[in-house]
This record gives sequence, structure tokens and C-alpha cells, in this order.
Amino acid sequence: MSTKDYKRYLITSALPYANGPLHLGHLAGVYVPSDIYVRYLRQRNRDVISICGSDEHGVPITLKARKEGTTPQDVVDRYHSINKKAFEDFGISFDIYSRTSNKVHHETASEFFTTLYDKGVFIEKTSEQYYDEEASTFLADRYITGTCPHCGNPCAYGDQCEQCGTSLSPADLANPVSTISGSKPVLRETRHWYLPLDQYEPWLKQWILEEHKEWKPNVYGQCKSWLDQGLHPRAVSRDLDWGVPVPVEGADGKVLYVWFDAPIGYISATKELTPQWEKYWKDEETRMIHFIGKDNIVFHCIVFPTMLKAEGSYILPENVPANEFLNLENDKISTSRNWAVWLHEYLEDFPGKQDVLRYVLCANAPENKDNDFTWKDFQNRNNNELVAILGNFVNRVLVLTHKYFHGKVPEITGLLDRDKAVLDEIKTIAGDVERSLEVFRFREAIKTAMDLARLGNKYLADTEPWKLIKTDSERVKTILNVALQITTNLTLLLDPFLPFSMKTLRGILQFDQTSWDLIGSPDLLEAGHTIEKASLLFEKIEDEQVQAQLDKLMRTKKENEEPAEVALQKEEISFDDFSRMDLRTGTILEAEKVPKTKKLIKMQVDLGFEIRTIVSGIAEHYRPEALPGKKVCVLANLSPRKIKGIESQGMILLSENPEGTLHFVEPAADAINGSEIN
Ligand code: B3M
Ligand code: ZN
Repeated sequence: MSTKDYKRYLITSALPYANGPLHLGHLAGVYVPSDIYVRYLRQRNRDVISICGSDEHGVPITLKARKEGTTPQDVVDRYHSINKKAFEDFGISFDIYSRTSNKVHHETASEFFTTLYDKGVFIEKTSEQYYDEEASTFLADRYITGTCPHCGNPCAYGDQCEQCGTSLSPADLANPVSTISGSKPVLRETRHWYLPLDQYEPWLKQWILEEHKEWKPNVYGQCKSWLDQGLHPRAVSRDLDWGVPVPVEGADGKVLYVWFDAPIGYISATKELTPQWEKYWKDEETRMIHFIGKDNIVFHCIVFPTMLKAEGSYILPENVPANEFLNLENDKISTSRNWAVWLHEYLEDFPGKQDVLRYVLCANAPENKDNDFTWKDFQNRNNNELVAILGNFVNRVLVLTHKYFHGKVPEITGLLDRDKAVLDEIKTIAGDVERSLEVFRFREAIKTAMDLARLGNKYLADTEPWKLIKTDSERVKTILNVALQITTNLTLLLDPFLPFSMKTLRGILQFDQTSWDLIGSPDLLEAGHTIEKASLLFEKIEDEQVQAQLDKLMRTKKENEEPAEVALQKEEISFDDFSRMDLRTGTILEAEKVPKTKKLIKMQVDLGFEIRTIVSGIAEHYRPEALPGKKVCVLANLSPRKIKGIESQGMILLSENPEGTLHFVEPAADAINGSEIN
């Protein structure tokens, strides 16, 4: 691990696509941890900038625009402001929230490409791709549907079959169709630029596998597996009309691949933020950290570093603390199924409770494995930790200070060993929190920080100032002074995690400092200093509130229930094939169970022109005694078959419901036996 003391920090957080709102999975995976880290560094007085913005290119955005009958620019304008606001609402304190459709970004990405192009980094290759002649455009993989070669799903996409999950390329599809015009696409030659990742493989192996063994196991492991499998050149351009145009002569209709331009967005946003952007990007004494979710690992650990290395003047990330995914109530969060807690909806239902969500998402972060968010856990952590431990301690201290000393910090009349031990512990705890934060163990950090509140509660329970006040008010002065010092230290220690509540608490304490270095200093609040009246920092979340959230999710589940899987259509037949079947109406005359079988019933069926014996597997669905008199449809000219020694002379038509129950296909009630069914 690098022990170098860095001069400055460049913290980036994955640029969310501006084609939908944010949910709590986003916060938990990327933005809560990055914000905690950044706030902590600021409190330590480090030179730090926090960079984010909207990722506004890529095919899904153009697809969404097409679907809504609007322009991609309109889509990204809308979600850029929605998401920017959601981040602000939750106190995610970026220094800049930029966007990749703006001018600086287009210029920066364009220049970056040109530099690599001029250096001869790219390979140019011509390949055949599907082209829609009606719409005069090449088709991105997502724009093509066709039949999956693996499962026969007729609506598979050019990049993936959503029925069987296989990843595909457009050439795999049978009967390809353009989703733009509905026409059959043709193969056409097209030219693209490729980043030859394979050439950088030895360097990447050295840099990641040897020099960054300290990266989180989930990140290191994914990189290793990519590198072990061997890298291939990757196309960095696309035939599309939305994105950064490829800055090469004759490249009309081509744009940079979204994953080429998006990470450059970090650079453009920094340029937009400060004229001194180069010191953050080009000085070895900057520590660059990328906060991302696990699906972005390859781009941030392999592709983007290769781009930076190939360009030559940039630094590389020092760490990429990617998180795994957060599930919701035991199910994958999904935008298309609306299985999510949207940030704006959370705030409508829990106004002012941003810190509660920040707390729960950090305490339960999917740091090393996928994790589950449940509303029950949310309630428990709020009620049993924020309210019962932190809120309770702070409230007791504030209320007692007002009650006994009219809101003035009492003086220390003499420190006992117990008091000294508690005060010493503050620094120890802060040291532990620091160590956890420095290695991106946020769950551990928040738990340790809360230990200071636990310690405070224990201190009050052990010293019992509310009893002592009657006999030894001098001693009570010291106890409350110590308790107030703990409270003040909490505002410093918990500020990265719970910025809203700690701000409120600083207001109550009339303490306006936030420097981390003050933690553990004596007399943070001086004797005689006046504090404001207490107000509750956290309040209980009731069962009904949790139930309401669960009900909301249940409704979503219901709305989403997919129709039961239906078999695909069989091979086409001609009308002649159909008319060879002799389908007739009949009436069951007699029915009895076939002995020693579970399912079979033997019936006599009147077909008008004769009476047939038919055996059918319906004993689990109909009782024999209920059958005589029932009208049925019969395939009359099916060759007779022996079933359990009985010759069955025809077949009764049945339909099945989703639970597997069989029902007779019923003819018209007044149909006469033997009438034909066509
Ligand atoms: N737009 C986010 C995602 O995969 C993607 C990140 C870009 S970071 C440069 O959801
Ligand atoms: Zn399939």
C-alpha cells in the first residue's frame, strides 16, 4: 500500500446516465461512500475536489427519446436537473455536477481522441454491421431484434436475449428486424477505431496485479479475471447521431463510444470547476480515487487507465473502491420493473430524514458482497441506533444542562479517573474511524463513530447525574461538562455521515467548527458558554410507516406480475393439415376411474354417429360421477391407442390454467352430438 502523503485529492463518482431518476441503490453503491470520504477529507483540511455529473450519451438515451417522441437533448435536460437536485437534497456535496452534453466536454473528449489518434494509438478496422436502408442509419445492437438462437425467443435484442439471458451479437439473430423502421436490415461495411487493450496487457498486469494488491478483493478479483482471460481491442466509436462526433475527416455519422467519452467527463468537469484543473490531473502528488458500482469496474480499472496511459500526461487512479449491488426486499433493484425506492419519493414519505437513509445505507453498505435493503432493517436501525443510542444521549445531555445549569456549560470541578478515561477514549475512537475511512471501510467507520455515543450513554448511566444532583451538584458540573465535550466531539466525528443532523446539533451547541483535528481537544465548549434549547435529532419510525412502504412495493409486484410463460408457436401448418383433423362435439355418457392409476378416467362418449371409449388423464381434476352429461370437444379421427390395456378411441380437448388445473374445452350448450368443430 502506498503510504505517500498526498498533496491533494481528486475524487470522482460515477456519472449517472441522465435517462432516469436515482434510487437508493445508487446512493448506497457510489454516492454515500464518496460523500463521506470527501467530507472527511475536507474536515481534515485536505485539498480535495469532488467531481460528478450526468452521463448524457449512449444508445439507451436515444431509444428513450424515440419512444417518447422527443429529442435526446430533451431527455437529458430533464433528468440532469432531477438528479442534480436529488443529490443536493441528500447532501451529496459535489464540488461540481456537470454534464457530458456541454461544450467543454465535447471539446475535451474530442481533443483526447485526437491526441491518441495522432499518436497512432488506435487500430482502424472495417467490419460488417447491420444497416437500416429505410431509415438510412447503421443500427446499434439494441436497435435490432430477432430470434434468439438459444431459446427461440422471437424478440431477442442484438446484444442480449432477455428471455434466456445469453449475450448475443446482432449476427447471431435469425430474422433480424430494425426496431426503427421495422424493415429487414442489411449488412454494410463500416469503419471504426479500436483501442488495442491487448497491447497494454503486460503493463496493466504489472500496474494492477502487482502494484495494487491493496484494492478491494471484489475489484482486484474482477480485474484479474479480465486480465487472465486476455484483452482484445475495443471499438471506441459508433455509428450514431448522438454523442461526441469523431474528430476525423470522413467520419460523418460517427460518434465516440459512450464509454470512451464518459470518463473523460471527469476531466471536463474539473476544467469547468477550476482553471487549475491540471494540477489535479497531471501531478503525481494527487491521489485520484474513483467511486463506482461493480458493473463499471472494467471501464475504470482497465479501459480508462489505458486511455490515460496512452495519452501520457495524466495520472492514474490510486484506488477504485467499487461497491457491489444493493437489493431491495430480497429482489434485484430494477428500473423497468419499478422495483426501487426513488430518492424523490423517499423524501416525500420521509421529509427531513435524509440522514436516516444515509446512515442505513452506510451501515448496511454492499461493500464486499451484494446486500439487501429492507424497510424493517431501516426502521430498526433508526429506532434502535439513531434514536435510542445517539439521539437519546444527546438529548439527555442537552436537557440536563438546561435543567440544572440554565443552558450554560458548567465548569469542571475535578476530573476523576473515570472522566479522564472517557475523554481519552475520544481520540482513540477517532483514530479508529480514520483508519477505516482511509481504506474505504465505511461500515466499520460508522459503527466505530457510533461507539462514542454508546460510550456517552454508558458514562451517564454509570455516573447518574440525575441522582447525584440532590447530593453533590459540584460533581454533576463535571459530569455534564464531560458529557457536553463528548456531544461536541460527536458533531465532528459524525459530520461526514450525518451532515444534516450534525449541523442542527452544532446550532444547538452554538459551536461552529468542523475541523477534524479538534477531535479530543480539551474544552471544545468552554465553561460558561450558552447552548440553545434541545430539539429532537431523530424520531421513531412507526410500524405503519414501514407497512405503507411494504404495501407500495406489493402493489408494484402485482402490477408487474408477468403473464405465465407461454409456449412458442409450433411450426406453421396449411389449412389442409388442419382440415384433416375431425373435431366433433360429444356428450359423456359414463365415466369411471381406471383401477390402479392416479390420473386416468375411462369414458363412454356419444359422438352422434357412434359411442366411443376414450381414456383421459383428468382424474385429479374431475370426479367420475360429475362427468355424465358434460359436453366436450373430441378429436375423433386420432388413431386408437392402448392406455393401460384399454383402447382409447379419440381425444378430449382440454385447456389448462396457470395452476395446472385442466378444464374441458366446452362446445356451445345446445350443440348436437357429432356436429363438426372448425
Ligand atoms: N454512466 C453509470 C452506469 O453504468 C455510467 C457511469 C459512467 S462513469 C464514467 O450506471
Ligand atoms: Zn434466448
